[in-house]
Amino acid sequence: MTDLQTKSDAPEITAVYDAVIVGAGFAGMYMLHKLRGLGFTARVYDTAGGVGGTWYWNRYPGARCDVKSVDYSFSFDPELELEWEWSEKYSTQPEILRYANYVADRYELWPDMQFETRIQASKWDGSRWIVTTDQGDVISAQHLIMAVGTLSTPKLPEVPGINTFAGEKYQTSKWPHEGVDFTGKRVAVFGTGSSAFQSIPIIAAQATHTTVFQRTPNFSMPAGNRPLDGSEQAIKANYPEYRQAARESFFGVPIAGDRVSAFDVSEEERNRTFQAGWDDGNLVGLIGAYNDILFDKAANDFAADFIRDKIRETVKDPGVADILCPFNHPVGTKRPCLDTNYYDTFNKPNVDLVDLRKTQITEITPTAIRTTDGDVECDAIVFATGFDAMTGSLVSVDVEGVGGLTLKDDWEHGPMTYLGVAVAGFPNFHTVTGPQSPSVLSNMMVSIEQHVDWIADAMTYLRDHGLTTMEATPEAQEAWVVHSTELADATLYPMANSWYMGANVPGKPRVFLPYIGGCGPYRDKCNEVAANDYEGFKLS
Ligand code: NA7
Repeated sequence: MTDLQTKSDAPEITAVYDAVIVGAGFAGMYMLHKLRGLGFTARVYDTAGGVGGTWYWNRYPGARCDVKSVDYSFSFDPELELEWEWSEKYSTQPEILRYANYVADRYELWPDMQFETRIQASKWDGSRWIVTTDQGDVISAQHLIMAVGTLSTPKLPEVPGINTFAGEKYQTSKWPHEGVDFTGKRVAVFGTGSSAFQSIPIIAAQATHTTVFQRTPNFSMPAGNRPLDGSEQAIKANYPEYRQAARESFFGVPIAGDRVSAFDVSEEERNRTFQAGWDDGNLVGLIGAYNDILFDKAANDFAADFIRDKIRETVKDPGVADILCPFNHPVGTKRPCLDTNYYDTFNKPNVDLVDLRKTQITEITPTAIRTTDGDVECDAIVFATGFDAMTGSLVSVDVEGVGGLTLKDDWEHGPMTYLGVAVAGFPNFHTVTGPQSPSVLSNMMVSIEQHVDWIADAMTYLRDHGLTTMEATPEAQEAWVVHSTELADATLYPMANSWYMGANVPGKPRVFLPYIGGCGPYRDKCNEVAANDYEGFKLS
């Protein structure tokens, strides 16, 4: 921190930094480490009581990453990546949180992080950001870096009477730190996304009775989780090349071989390939198997039918299997899931599935979920109902840019960014894995590292050239938004009512939020902008 500064027409400044970083997840931690190493002053703020972001909050039973642990880990320090040992193919939430704390310890990040502190507002005063917190801090910062995560503003369902329920209520995204024991309880679960797919088998193993309320069936594949084996050790032995391949890949995870059209192979070969992807247990095993699965509905149907057949093979009651089979969205256009015994759970006699397409919930009473088919009495409700994705946490801070324009108003009809990392009218405002960047369509660790490095390089460039401010031009931003939208429109993604499209939040504009151009090409574009003296930015 430099000397405290005050301005006669502004609130009293309590601290001055080169950068305020919002969020102490992996993005915020690496951003702090990177900036400190370059000689910048920075401070991280987070509402949580510790580091980890998503992994701090989402402590529900079965919570686990569905990107392999050797991929979902930092690559910026060769010593760190070799000294840390993951224990399983897919890491559990507690293990990832231990890793986050290990990183904070190892790089001595704690003194520059402030917890249980909410950034409430941030106003551009013409040359710097004036950032205020709910703890009374008023900070002057040259740069405001939003490392707020993409799935961090929880979304509860709008059901009448939700607050009248007298039993236990839980949200997967705000799970009690001490855990929950459902033994002897009748449990209702809302939602069938990743959090539900992971938690339901474990909840159902404890509870007396479990009722799942399904609005939309989703595609899932078995995770095939296991202790780490020789294949991962081989990756670690070859980490530099592997990490580089991840950076250049489409999803931030290397996929071997050249991909052809699903129509270029025989049905037998296609099914062998899908079976291999299924057996390998990874998110891109099917959607990444052929180059047209995400672009051509007929190609996608091959993969969708393959999964639907698996569901019908597993679930003994054909009526229940039918309800569990996705029918109106192509595979991959809603975030697919990886599970452990999800479909098999519906063979248990004490597990029920309510199809909300046929049965409506009318209200929640103090003791039951009331539906058009009667009351479902329960002792506990678990809401696994998702998030106001990608934009929710950014607009929840009252960000005011040039001329009093707020981010919320600016994005009223959907987010507009340049490269998913900057916004016209908001100088020195940086969004790590923001909308219109690969973010949620990629291995987040790869995208986080790329954005952090890029932002740090840009700040260094400004400093080295005696400049203080960078702001995306409206023209560059518009071209990026058009390009991003055109790419999305060429895919099957807009066919789904997904959170990728903002469709899970009433009133949210229907636009495709992430960038579907692939991690590697996106990285090249960002590097090109930097190499051309930050083309598309006004520097001053
Ligand atoms: P998701 O994937 O957004 O899933 C939320 C689920 O909750 C989804 O199935 C929703 O159905 C369902 N939902 C939402 N509102 C309701 C109501 N009112 N009634 C019943 N069901 C409802 O969130 P997750 O936490 O599971 O996963 C988030 C990400 O974490 C995941 O994508 C991975 O990136 C990891 P819908 O499909 O909207 O009809």
